[in-house]
Amino acid sequence: MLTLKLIGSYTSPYVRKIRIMLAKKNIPYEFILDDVWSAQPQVLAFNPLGQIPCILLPTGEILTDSRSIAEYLDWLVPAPALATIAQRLAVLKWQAIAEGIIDTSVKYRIEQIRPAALQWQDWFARQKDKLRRCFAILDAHLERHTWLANDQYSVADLTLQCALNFIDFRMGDWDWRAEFANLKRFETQLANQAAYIETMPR
Ligand SMILES: N[C@@H](CCC(=O)N[C@@H](CS)C(=O)NCC(=O)O)C(=O)O
Repeated sequence: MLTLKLIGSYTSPYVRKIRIMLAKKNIPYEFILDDVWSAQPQVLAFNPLGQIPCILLPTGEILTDSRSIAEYLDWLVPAPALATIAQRLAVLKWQAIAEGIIDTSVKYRIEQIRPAALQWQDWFARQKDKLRRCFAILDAHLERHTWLANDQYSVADLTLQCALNFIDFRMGDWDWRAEFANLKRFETQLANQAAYIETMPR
């Protein structure tokens, strides 16, 4: 049987989100490990942006960007149905915040890997402020809720877990758990599931 191929890395939070979705939806795939920072990344042959994740479908179609891929996977194997527009809106709203946290922490990370003399301290502060503001909103919400949207697990929770674990991986000196107790509790809820353990950034 022809399988879907996923070009990715073991560290990208965007790729991890897709890997967890594929596992949860029982969609078989071949993982093609790539290094987007190498001189000739494999993904460049399929994505002019040179970014991962990128999926190659058995039909020959190519799809890039974790948001688009996630939407496609949900068409392929629908997640538990969301009955109303309000329920869909809740998932979209919280997922956007969680995606934004990933985008922000990746920007922070890219600044970290520049030569020390060139690093822009105001940029670090700007990204950290964004993260703190998002964390405060999430923490207040999670004081009253187990899950982000509609009191049930959704792709918004999956995305937030990828964001939090990426921050632990790349911004390990920030003890956010000491500041945000509800987020700390949230993070433990999914930590023991196989799809999350197997894809932990390393
Ligand atoms: N909006 C894209 C962002 C993907 C992205 O930035 N991936 C990183 C790896 S974590 C990458 O490929 N970076 C290389 C580059 O931007 O040149 C998505 O959601 O998939």
